[in-house]
Amino acid sequence: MGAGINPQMPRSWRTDTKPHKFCPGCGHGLVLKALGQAIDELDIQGKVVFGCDIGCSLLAWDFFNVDTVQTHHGRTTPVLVGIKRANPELIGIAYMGDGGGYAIGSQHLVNAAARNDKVTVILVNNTNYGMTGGQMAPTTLPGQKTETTPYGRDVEEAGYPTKGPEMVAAIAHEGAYVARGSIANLRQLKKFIKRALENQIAGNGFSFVEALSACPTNWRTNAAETWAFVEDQMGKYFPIGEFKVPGEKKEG
Ligand SMILES: Cc1ncc(C[n+]2csc(CCOP(=O)(O)OP(=O)(O)O)c2C)c(N)n1
Ligand code: SF4
Repeated sequence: MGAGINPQMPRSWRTDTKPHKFCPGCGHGLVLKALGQAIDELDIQGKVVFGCDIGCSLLAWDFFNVDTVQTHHGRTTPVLVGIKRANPELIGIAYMGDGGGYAIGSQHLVNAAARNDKVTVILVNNTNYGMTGGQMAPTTLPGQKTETTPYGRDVEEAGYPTKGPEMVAAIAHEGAYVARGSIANLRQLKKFIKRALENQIAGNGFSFVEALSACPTNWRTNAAETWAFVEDQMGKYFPIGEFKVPGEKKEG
């Protein structure tokens, strides 16, 4: 390692599996850094069971030094629900993309939220199906070009983007925690993830954090364009903030 370079990795990360496998500039690594810092600060590494989904989230299968399970398309949530119900002392974290969580596996998110299951779901919104080459996802913005919407998403034909935290907050019960953060404000994203985990630890109910993220490979954007898309385009359509906080004042 070069002189003066001292990367600050969360303690809960495995260092032997770094550098990680995501594309350069991918937002997954930042979301996982926020999650790692939250796990460190809460000192819960020994109790965490981490579940990653199909899609680029599965590249996180060896990210943390915690027990890990990998499933397909949103099934990460019910698998973690089962683990949590059998072992209430564990802390279950389901990590997935917007394709897995809002499309092919949306029923699992909806039903876990409706049942107020005491697990934490972290969903990465990068407005496309990243791993399979950049097809339209439920979160693709109106007019956004993808491999399957080469002329831009036509809302008359393909409908409007899914607003996940708003939907979950509407169906979730007392005790649930729901927020949307962004890789553009990592400190705030970490705070939201930490509050979601604290909500599970307190036994209050379901907790859900959507993270606005970046997929420069499929967006075909340079660094400046990538950040502008996350902050301006996505931030405009998907408001940042807390949508449901048990017995507390919301931020955002
Ligand atoms: C039933 C089914 N349909 C399609 C696929 C192919 N597939 C694998 S990953 C993926 C997209 C995942 O996208 P997303 O959840 O947004 O995660 P990302 O890769 O963007 O992080 C698809 C469509 C599959 N594995 N199973
Ligand atoms: S395809 Fe997109 S989401 Fe997947 S690792 Fe590359 S940049 Fe990240």
